[in-house]
Amino acid sequence: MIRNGHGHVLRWWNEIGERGRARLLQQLSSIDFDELDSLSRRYREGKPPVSLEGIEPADVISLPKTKGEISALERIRRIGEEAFRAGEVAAFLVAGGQATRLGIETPKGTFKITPIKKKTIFEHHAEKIRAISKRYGKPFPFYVMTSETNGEPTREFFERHRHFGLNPADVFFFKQDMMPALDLEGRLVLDAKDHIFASPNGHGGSISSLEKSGALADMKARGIKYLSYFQVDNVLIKIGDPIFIGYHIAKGAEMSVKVAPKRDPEEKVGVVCRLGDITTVIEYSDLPKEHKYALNKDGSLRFSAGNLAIHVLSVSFVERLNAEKHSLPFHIAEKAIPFLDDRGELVKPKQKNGLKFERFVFDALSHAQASAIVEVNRDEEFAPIKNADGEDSPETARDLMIRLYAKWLEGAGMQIPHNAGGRVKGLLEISPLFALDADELKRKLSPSFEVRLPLYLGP
Ligand code: UD2
Repeated sequence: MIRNGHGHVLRWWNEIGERGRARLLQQLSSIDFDELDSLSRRYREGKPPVSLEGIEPADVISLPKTKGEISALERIRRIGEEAFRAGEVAAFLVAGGQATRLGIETPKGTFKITPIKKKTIFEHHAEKIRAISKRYGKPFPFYVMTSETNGEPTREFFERHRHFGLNPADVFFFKQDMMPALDLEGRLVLDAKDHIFASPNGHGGSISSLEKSGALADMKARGIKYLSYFQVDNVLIKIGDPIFIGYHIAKGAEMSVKVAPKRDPEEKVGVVCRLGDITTVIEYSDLPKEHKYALNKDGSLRFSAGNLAIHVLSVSFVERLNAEKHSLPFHIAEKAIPFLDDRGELVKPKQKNGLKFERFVFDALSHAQASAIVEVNRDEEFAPIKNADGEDSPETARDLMIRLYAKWLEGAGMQIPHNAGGRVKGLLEISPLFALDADELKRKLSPSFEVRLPLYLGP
């Protein structure tokens, strides 16, 4: 069962007792040593350069500018709304990651985020899902992918909070697979005397786990055709955006992606582009300088379609990928990995001492027969929380939420006080159960409504 070079994982065999041995054996039996060996070889030999021959910018559906484009959008919206009314859309959240950079021990979704009521990220997402379900008069099932590292606490959190008003029968939790890490010599790492260190296998693990967990079968039984895919940390996400779903359907797409122009050539986001007939995402680290800095005639970046990690996946596409046994490639990252020292004590190093392996869901894009690449306004849809402070932190996300709510209120004719730097002078929060978007807000507020900050608008 154990390959040469990994025998050290049995070092404490005589100390760990019957249960420890069973635990270790069970883990060992699930390890694909061939796969690990080939990944370790790939790391040693260095990554082969990605062939970018014939690379072209992706065909992006740009933000509508003219009156004609804006009214054409209404047709697209109606297509998406029809799918909702037919009960064909579900929300799909990937939340199996570990929130290491945010530095919290609990699942990221339990982080308190909204500016006034301090609702958690999970509650904020759940309110959007309830609001959408109410709007279209249909259940809007919610599939949540967790992992071994946070599955139980996530489920318990939802239970403790009565699923934030969602119907528990419409919330489906499942776990993705774990992937063992290796040290820099290509050997497994123990993080307990009876346990091999492993981490979630990346959001791309969702493709196979959707099937294995029975989630896909559940979707089929409910008549779900489209999944509105999002990441836990984006608090501005428009879950189930009917325009995005509409484009996906109108284009006969299997997988679609929202993009926004990159802020600058070095921004660390993947770029959606075309290689021959194939639409794909090239990671920022794989995009050579000559392409990163290439400009169009008007001075804008030639390869600028930044991947916001917001997708629509057709259920039939996920089924097809599984049926055709397309496994997405593993990406290799050097990371600091906890290990047992010679005395059997856990060490949490600061330096990178090993390799983690993750599949990325956007690698599925190149298998899609068609896709809609839709440009959106970043400030209205993207506020990721990655770090405890500074860039992409809770503070920047709250600020973006307040700015968006202010824009909606101004669109409804209200006056909002700003300071000299353009920041809103106070706190604002609009629950998705009060208004999901600017239009709904405008319909709900009478023109005589006066804004006094702090302002919370809730159900
Ligand atoms: C991701 C994208 C990046 C950009 C950014 C936008 C990758 C590799 N990069 O950055 O290009 O689009 O998002 O915010 O994806 N997750 C799982 N299981 C896992 C790993 C992650 O469910 O095994 C979830 C995680 O809970 C989170 C999401 O995937 O909801 C993204 O994970 P991340 O924050 O680690 O991704 P990041 O910051 O590398």
